[in-house]
Amino acid sequence: MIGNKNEGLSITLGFPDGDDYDNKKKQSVYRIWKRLSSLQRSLIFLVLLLCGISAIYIFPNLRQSHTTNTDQVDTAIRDEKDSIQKLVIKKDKEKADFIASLKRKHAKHQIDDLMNHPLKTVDNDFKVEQKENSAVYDYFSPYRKHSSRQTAVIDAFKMSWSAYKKYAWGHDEFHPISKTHSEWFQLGLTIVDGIDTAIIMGLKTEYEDARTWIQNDLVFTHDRDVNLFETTIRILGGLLSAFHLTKDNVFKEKATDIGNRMLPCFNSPSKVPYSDINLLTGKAHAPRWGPDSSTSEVTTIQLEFRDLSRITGDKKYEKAVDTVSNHVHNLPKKNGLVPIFINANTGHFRNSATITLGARGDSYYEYLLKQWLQTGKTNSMYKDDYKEAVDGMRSQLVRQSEPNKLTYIGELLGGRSFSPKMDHLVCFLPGTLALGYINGMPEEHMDLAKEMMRTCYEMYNKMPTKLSPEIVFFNQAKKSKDDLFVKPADSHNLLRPETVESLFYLHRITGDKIYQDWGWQIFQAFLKYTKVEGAGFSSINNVRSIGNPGFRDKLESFFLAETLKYFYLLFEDSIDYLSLDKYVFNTEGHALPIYSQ
Ligand code: DMJ
Repeated sequence: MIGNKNEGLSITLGFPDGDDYDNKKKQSVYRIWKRLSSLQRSLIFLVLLLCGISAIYIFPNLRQSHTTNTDQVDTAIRDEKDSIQKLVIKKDKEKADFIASLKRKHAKHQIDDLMNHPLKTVDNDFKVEQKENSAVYDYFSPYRKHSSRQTAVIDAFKMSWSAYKKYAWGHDEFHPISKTHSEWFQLGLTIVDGIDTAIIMGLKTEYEDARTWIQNDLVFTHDRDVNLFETTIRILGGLLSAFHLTKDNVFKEKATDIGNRMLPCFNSPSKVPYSDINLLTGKAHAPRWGPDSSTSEVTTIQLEFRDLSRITGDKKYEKAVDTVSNHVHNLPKKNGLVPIFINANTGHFRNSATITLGARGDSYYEYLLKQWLQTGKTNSMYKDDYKEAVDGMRSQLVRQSEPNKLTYIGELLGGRSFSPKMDHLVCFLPGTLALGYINGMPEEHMDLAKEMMRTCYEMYNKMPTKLSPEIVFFNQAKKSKDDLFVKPADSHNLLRPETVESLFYLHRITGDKIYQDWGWQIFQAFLKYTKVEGAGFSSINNVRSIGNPGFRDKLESFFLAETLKYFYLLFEDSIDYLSLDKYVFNTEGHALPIYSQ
């Protein structure tokens, strides 16, 4: 009993004593309540309130459901609560689809809140299943289904691959008009760059041909210079991705061999790597055309060398590239933006160099985000530098064209004067921004991603061939007739992937089918203007001429490694296929696993 006066309370709560209690015990609680003074009622209220609050803190589950249901879950998440309860009785497929739709609608931190909701035990089980299943995936399963758009992309890949096999097998690059081939690094570039696309599309024969060639014929002993960046992203990246997708040690051994041979690049006075190396002699040097390395090149090798360390257990590769990252991190920048040249001897930026998100600058920014993701978001240096750089882009480089206000990213020539020029290469940015957003970056990054995505699409849509030129200039004058113009020297199309890559991310992250439709339009244009009868695809000279686009007689290896891979993934509706929670794609479209640190 509360407040028994025998226990020494100075204020009694006025419950009736012994006999009186017996006599009255049949009275209703209500009548007793009515007899209490208002002070007594207030005290009872207070005691009950204190009991309630303590219970919430004593029982964590109770507290969790309280806070989750009210304060911490935003309105959007609360709306989903009823559906979540229904999940308990739904089948796995429906659960997966439901979670997929949530992931498209909400940012990562919101999903995390949702997953921690007490009602979500079923979905937590699903997460575990996903993890277990991803250990071995049968890419070549005869039961795999492709949509009709994916089948069209697979056909394009097979056309190109079989022509390359017929006329250029084992050589770096294929020339589909003359049906000849050429060497860049003498490393079977098209095979090694393209093999993981064959895996991802489930093409067993193409994969096995490539694997056999890699096992028997891929050697790194030619007396020849290779470019560290290109060899890393295409050859090392291709081998690592093939290893992760198949767990076949052939790829790991080859990756280790080429990794070792490229290490002497890092023996410069500053430890910033030289751009080129002879794989036979191990002699590294600056490019033939100038004293400096490209900034994007020395900062776009980290995902691959780190991954090599993780799979071999040998820390030396990761150590070499971490030294470069730390060094670049400590260099002075302009609002987080970097000049495009850096000297391997002094370790300094060339301060008069242009700042751009295009050639020689682009993937510096991409790898800041992706390194943060690859290392399980444990190294905030990458995140902070990335955020600062995006703020810098927004304050220094983002403009809108006239008359239709297309958002674009210009350049700072000499690090200072603004130019409304944008390379097609910049179109990787919407995808990277969206990837950052679902990993907790601010909402305005996603807004910029969507605006930039439209601009990149318009770079295709506004051309007579519906294919983008290599470079565009945006109009800034109020009375301009059109938003952009193309100089004759910039009107070629090299079958580049960046826009398709970003469409893939935007579709995967938002679920908006408009991105698939834009991609399909672009794919049709590739079929119409770049297809060579009986020989796959070729880059073209002039996207402004439907009558005479003019073949350039070259199939770039990134068309198979990236462009067609991203088309295929854009038309994939399951967000769990090569989940962005588990894989990070290197700048050449090769899938590398995300580690916990
Ligand atoms: C590819 O080699 C890579 O995507 C790189 O980051 C930029 N250039 C080509 C594709 O355009």
